[in-house]
Amino acid sequence: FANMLAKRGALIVIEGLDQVGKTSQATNLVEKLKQLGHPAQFMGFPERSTPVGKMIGEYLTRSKDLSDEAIHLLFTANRWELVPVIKQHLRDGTNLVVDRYSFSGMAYSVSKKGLNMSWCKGPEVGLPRPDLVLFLDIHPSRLTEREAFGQERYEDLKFQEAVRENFKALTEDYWQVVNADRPFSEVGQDLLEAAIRTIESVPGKPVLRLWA
Ligand code: NYM
Repeated sequence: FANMLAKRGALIVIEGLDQVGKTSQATNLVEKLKQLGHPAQFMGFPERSTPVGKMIGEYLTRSKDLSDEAIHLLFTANRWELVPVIKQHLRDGTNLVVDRYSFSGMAYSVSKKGLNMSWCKGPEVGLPRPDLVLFLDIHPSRLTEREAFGQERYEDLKFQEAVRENFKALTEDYWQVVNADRPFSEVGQDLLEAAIRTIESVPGKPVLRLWA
């Protein structure tokens, strides 16, 4: 991405446990950014509409079984198939707000125990590195109270506790941990401020490669 130095969009990722409010916050953030004159676009992983995404969807809703390795690689492939779209948006100066990315890919797979960190990381290496990761943090016991929790694979308390620890082990300098156990608008305001700071800082900076 060496030629992407001029005015470009920022790659902003929102991460966190199931039902913490990532999708609502991401959608809200896109709207707020647009109102302030920053071109913005929502994107989410898994993107279930592609052929790979359909297989992921069937796995998550338990209509299909797959080995832990196979589903891990499908989640990764689902990101790689959208890299051209990501790069085009950033080049066009559109800021992307992405609901989950490789950090979910790592945190969930590694929580299964059978898979280790370095094996899981391999296929993620080289994806566009986010300029900012907003980690919506909450204690998992606060999630089980929420209505939709428990319907798909991975949505149980013990597993979410492991996922939270594995997310934290991935923290890097471009991460910001946001306390998500607060009213929606307060969390949203923190996300907006962090996003704008990042958007203003990216022009002239290349898009880096993740874990490369
Ligand atoms: N998930 C999501 C993974 O295990 N690996 C990944 O790479 C991604 C992007 O999919 N429980 C898991 C986390 C969620 C599930 O995500 C579906 P969502 O955001 O609920 O559609």
